[in-house]
Amino acid sequence: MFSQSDSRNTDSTTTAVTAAVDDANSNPPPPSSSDEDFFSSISVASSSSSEDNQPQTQTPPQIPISWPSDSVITQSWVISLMEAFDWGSRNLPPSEFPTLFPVQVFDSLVLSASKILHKEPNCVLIGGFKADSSVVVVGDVHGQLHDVIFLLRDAGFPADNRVFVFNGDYVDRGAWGLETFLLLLAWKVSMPNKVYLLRGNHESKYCTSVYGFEKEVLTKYGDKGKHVYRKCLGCFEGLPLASMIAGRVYTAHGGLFRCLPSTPSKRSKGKKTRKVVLNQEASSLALGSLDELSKARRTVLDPPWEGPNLIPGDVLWSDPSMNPGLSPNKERGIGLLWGPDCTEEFLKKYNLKLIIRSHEGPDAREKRSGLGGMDEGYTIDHVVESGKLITLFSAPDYPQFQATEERYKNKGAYIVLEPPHFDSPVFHSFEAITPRPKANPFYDFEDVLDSDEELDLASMVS
Ligand SMILES: [Mn+2]
Repeated sequence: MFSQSDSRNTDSTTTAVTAAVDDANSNPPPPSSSDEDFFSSISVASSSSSEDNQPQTQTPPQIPISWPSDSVITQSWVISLMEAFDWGSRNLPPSEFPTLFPVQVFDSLVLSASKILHKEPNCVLIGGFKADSSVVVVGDVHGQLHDVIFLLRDAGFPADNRVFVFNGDYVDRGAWGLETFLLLLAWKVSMPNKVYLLRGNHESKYCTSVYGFEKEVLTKYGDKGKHVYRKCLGCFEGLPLASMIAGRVYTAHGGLFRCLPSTPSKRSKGKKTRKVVLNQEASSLALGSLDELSKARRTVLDPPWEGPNLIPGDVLWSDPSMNPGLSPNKERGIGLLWGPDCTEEFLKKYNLKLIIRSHEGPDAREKRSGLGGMDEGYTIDHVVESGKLITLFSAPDYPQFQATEERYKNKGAYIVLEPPHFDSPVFHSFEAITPRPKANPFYDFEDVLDSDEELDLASMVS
């Protein structure tokens, strides 16, 4: 019932490379990124030298990017931005980023996007489609700008009849989280009802301080870095948690979530105040409702793992399991594990056909018995009476920086949902843009665990 279409990356205009290659594995990165080193390594990239198959995008774009005088973000502005980010990633050292995208333009874009995002409900309802509409669902992209650009071109840009739902994890690990996030914000601002950006667990203070995004921003914006990082965190807080597509498909970064049991407090006899049970036994865990999801407080820098506001952490951090029932997600230290019975319960209760979640790349899947690997960028985890649970991961050749020679060589994938019911996924797997432009990592990838398990709760107290 599932149709597949492999869209291999054969377009020479999108695979063309610079002189510099991603040699993160063979050569340890220099201790700090120095502009001199960077320029000397790529100095031929923008010249007219024909010694390499230079891509057409090497023509310097008009920089700096300026905010439109009428503040209207058009599709052509976004495409110019995309080309400028692509060019900058190949031709400018990270510290020169403000010459391409000045902090004033950053402020205008993030303010415009934040205003839109903060008004959206926790679970955005996406519908009202035309007869020829389709919906593209995208999983984790983790700062892999060039793969995101390939995906957008391959699927077709957002349009009146092409809606995009991004399932979170735009930043961290990859070297271009800032460009990736800003590009998606620009699409959001240009077409707020055609582009939906959901929150991932990496759109948080804790993850970005460990997995690179904070340092990336500080490196790219220098003395304005702290301001820029703060604004990004504020924007992360506005991102909605989940989406409902055509009333048939639920999407969220991690997935399902618990019901928050409340019991009458003994200290408030007869009053309406209720005391939330803080430490739930696994046996008392039950699935939450969409109504409860709609009431959760998502404007938190880090979703809490204890206390009354547990739904955001569940939605962003949970994983499916092949064992039935709900249980605490001990590997992650936050969120839940849910079984096929829970998938069935949720689908049936809301008359849905699909759950599309993300959150697990090839590194995470390597350690999970009973669940498929992420070689093709997606897995079908639960097949139950009412429908299916799918994991979708859109960062090919992930992670960008790896301490071992052996790479996962995973493809990324996106899903297209088509009318009339939008509930039969068409999978598009794609390979990574190779080689990636040269870049240094913004985190100590040799010391950080491969997947973001074992959350260091102590460092999250804020
Ligand atoms: Mn994740």
